[in-house]
Amino acid sequence: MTAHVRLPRTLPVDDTAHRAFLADVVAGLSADPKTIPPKYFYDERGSQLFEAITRTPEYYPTRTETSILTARAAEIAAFIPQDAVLVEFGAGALTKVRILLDAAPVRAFVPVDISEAFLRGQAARLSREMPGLQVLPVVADFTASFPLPAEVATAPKVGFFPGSTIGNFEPHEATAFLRHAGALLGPGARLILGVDLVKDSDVLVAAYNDAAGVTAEFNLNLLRRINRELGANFDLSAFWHRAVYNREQHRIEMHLASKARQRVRVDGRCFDFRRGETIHTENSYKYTPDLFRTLASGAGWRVATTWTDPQKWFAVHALVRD
Ligand code: AVJ
Repeated sequence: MTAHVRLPRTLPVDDTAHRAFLADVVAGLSADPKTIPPKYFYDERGSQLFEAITRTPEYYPTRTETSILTARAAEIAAFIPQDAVLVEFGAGALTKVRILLDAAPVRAFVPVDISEAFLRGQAARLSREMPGLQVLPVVADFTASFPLPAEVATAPKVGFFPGSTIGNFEPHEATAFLRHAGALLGPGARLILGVDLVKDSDVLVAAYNDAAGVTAEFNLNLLRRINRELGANFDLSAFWHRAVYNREQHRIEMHLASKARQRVRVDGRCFDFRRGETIHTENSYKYTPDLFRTLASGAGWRVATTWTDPQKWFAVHALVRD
């Protein structure tokens, strides 16, 4: 007689990250309306697709922010005190911070990122390029609290949070992040933040619905990742990418809309979709300078300077703690 062996249904369940992903997807698909947090876009393919989005003609934020940092590098450097330690939240490929590091002589650079292998590789590459710079990478989820390296305890600190990543937070989460950054960076801290501006909705919608379909691929890749990592059976051709501008809440919303009534299985659980029902996969809040000042002051920061591009499509804000 054959022994009855229970095989695991999916990947190893002792992996903390995997369990958190599964729990978030199950909770999100059980909610009404359905939702999945945008942080799960960034598996390897998702990160590559995001890089491809930044090269589409419609996605203006990356190139606009880079142009502001380049044009204003000297002024931004003047905002960074001598001997300061620069701390970047969600450091990624370290592309934008190089503009600041080239212009400002800092004592040390602390890139903070959750993706350990990528962070260590990028930090090593930067150290080789700038041998005089002390690079102290920290592997952490910057939305939670984490300690800074002991070496930088007494130095004045300047935070750097580019890319309008703050726009992916709900306003109350953005406030919590700014408070937490203030506590982490300590007395006299400063913060340089990139924030996408409210603008014509056609420009906004096009940036999240590029003609080549790269953003659609990026959005749908979330379902591909769930299939692969969580043993789900999403049919990618049965969902549409949708990007809409919600004017009242000044945010772009990305959704995956079901083309038909269907049932999907995730880790043995069933989820039913009505025709046209969506999974809300991302909010990207846009802030006028006034809205942003109000957000910052609610979290203990004062906006000292704001730099924008000639079209006023993107803002780089320099904040000081009150
Ligand atoms: C750069 C992560 C903030 O909201 O613009 C780009 C990500 N999503 N296209 C943004 C994104 C769809 C993005 N962040």
